[in-house]
Amino acid sequence: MRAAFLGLGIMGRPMAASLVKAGHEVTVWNRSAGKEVPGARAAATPREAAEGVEVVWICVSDTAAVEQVLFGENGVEGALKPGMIVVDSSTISPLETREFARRVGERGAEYVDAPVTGSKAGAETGQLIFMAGGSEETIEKLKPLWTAMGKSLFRMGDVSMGQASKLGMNLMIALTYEGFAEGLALTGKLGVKPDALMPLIQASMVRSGVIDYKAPFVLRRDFSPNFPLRLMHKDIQLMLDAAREQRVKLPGLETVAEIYDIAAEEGHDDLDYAATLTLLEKWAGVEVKGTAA
Ligand code: NA7
Repeated sequence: MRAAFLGLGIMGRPMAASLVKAGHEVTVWNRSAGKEVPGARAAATPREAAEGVEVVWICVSDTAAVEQVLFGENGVEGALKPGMIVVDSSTISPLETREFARRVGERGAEYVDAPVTGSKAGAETGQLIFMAGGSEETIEKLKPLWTAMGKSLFRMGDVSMGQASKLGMNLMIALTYEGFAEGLALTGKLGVKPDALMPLIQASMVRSGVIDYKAPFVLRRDFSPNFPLRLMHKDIQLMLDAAREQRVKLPGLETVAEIYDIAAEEGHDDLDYAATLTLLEKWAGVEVKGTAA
């Protein structure tokens, strides 16, 4: 297919590279210069990238960035034609997503929100999981593209249900990780070695995909960003906004949000969100280290 890919960050660049590898004709654009994808044509603006393609796939930081790319100066809007499909894999506001879809629809184009889970490793190996909102027919048309970047796609309902699901998924990830980190801090302070704790976790019902993925990084003290803390912090704000709108009380998340606020104030924005552990360690006066460290 002819596709434009907009946003070449930690997730976007390997996703665009997977499209090229699968033989699609890809044009890429990134806000700042210097990010490229071998085999893809580079465009100077989102509009230029979107000219003449069948699908525009977006993966940028937040709601404001998606709005800018779609409707800002030299945005995608100027190149939209009936039948084109806009897909957004960023994690953004479900409410704003409906508004973006409405505006894209005014030009006769379709809109699908398709945020992903699977982190940097999933993007680099083409093993992402998409959760999509949009019509069945439109999502079916996208199959050659999402199968190049991911291993599965779940249709969650109409437009914005992908984003709504993603907020729920990341809420569970943030709270699961926080449980793991607090468990490590307490057992560490009581004198349990993390190397002794890990096999116990693995053998029990505590085991989870989140812990499986994060534990090796944490135990070797590698807090380089797979999923930057600033992005999980952004998602937590989106969850709290949605909870306020819908009058849903989320007391666990509110407490975890405070930890992210402090982590951001302490300059951990560009580390992985796993670095929230370092605050617990500081408060407890303990450091969790496995033999791999
Ligand atoms: P990164 O690695 O922080 O990349 C963010 C990308 O978004 C990067 O290409 C940025 O361009 C781009 N960006 C940020 N703000 C804007 C604006 N205002 N306009 C256009 N482009 C912008 O994030 P990830 O790849 O890890 O994650 C992307 C999304 O997936 C995010 O919503 C996650 O929560 C899930 P830059 O290179 O800085 O010029």
